[in-house]
Amino acid sequence: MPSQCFLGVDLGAESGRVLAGILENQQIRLEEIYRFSNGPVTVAGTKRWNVIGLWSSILKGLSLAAQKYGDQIISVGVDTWGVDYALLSEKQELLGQPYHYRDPRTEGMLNLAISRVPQQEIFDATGVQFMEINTLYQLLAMQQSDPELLNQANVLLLMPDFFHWLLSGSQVVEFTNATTTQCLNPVTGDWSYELLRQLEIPTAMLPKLVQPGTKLGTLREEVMRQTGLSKIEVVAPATHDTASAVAAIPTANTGNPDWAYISSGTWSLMGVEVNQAVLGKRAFELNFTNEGGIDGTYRLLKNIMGLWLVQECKRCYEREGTELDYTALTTAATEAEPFRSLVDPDDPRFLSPVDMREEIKGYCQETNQPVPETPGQFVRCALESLALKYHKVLDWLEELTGTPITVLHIVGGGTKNELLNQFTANSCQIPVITGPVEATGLGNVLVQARAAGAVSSLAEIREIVRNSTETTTYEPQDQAVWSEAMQRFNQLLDAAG
Ligand code: LFR
Repeated sequence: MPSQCFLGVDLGAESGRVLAGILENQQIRLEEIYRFSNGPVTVAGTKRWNVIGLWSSILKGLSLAAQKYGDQIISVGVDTWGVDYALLSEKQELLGQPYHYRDPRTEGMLNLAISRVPQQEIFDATGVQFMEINTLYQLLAMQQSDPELLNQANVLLLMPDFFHWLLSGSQVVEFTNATTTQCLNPVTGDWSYELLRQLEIPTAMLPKLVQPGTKLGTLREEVMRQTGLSKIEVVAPATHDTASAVAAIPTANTGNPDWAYISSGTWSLMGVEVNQAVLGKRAFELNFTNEGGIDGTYRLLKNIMGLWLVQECKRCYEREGTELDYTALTTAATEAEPFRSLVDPDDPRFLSPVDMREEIKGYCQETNQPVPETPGQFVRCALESLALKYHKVLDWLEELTGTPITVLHIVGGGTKNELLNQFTANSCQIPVITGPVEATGLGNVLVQARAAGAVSSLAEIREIVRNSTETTTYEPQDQAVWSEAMQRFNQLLDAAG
């Protein structure tokens, strides 16, 4: 079969890309066609998506793709992070500027929600971890501060769906990303209407849900004119970036629950793939989430604060005029004293800090540990703490599934940090297999390839990824020192309650 090209638009925390996935002889090659910056824009003290800027960058990337791959292009699909949304009026006007989930307006909204509906009931109705970034709390914040805007909303689209609307005119919400909202019922697979009614959130604006791989229609005429693309299909991939990444994990063991994954980037999403949502008291107590994957799978996982800790330290140095790239920061961490200070990466103070270094220092002071001062000390503290948190979450996953985990796959940009990869193997005491870096992009285009009939199953998607990309294995080392550090880490978590 001649090669086929699928275009993936992947909007990540630091940059957005238009990617071309070229499928030939059961191998996929991913090419970056165009990269542009992404991230929240501060507007009068609020954090927003730059939707118009992003749209124009996407159009530019699509034009470049059309020039290069022309008639080989079969379809296009968009993925991005979860939980954020846009509202359209009846006349199809964008209502307000979509918020970024790190906007602080959701503070206090979890408490408001549980004052109306008991927390366990919210979990039973959604199966999703309690994080104030979730769409549910974003909608509650809007209900509190701007009910007029919410009442004008005719349709709510999650951000990838919004871009699919701009591309094709379709107004649906794709399932994997919908599961991040905490507005969906994991048993019925439909919106949790009853819960939303109890919370007085309008439900008429919620569109039809579609599964990943659904053909949404062809490009709008105006998009074809502007980009030079022909009348190609717009196909919903697994629009939640983490769902796309997990679809592209190069395991040969689909269906076997003895492996875990971390999708590593700004966040570290750590979990296992299960065939049914894991609900119940213990999952609730441990604040695990069940996010929808492809083919009826669920990602039983936990959000760990991830390399955000390092990204934000880097940003602090940059603001002061010191340019330190990730390689320099990791080298400094390699040379820094081991286990000097540890933090719980998931302490809420690290979610949207003004100065990450001050928050890390504050945590260390309050827990009577030496305060980091140098870039190497900050980054070493962040990386060791992340690796220890991974071990903790691995233990919880084994407890929840009753299955020992024998190997950990790490995919995504975070795998470029070899120090963290080795720390993770040491901390978890199981082999770690890293790669591919571009799991999200690969998952995106391969789900489109499946919609086109070129690939048949999730197992085959993973086989293609295995055939097409390199992995690296890290064996555990230094067991004794890491076990000791784990005890210290557990004491910190226990003390925090
Ligand atoms: C990763 C991710 C996580 C989600 C967080 C916020 O990019 O999509 O899975 O919890 O961003 O949406």
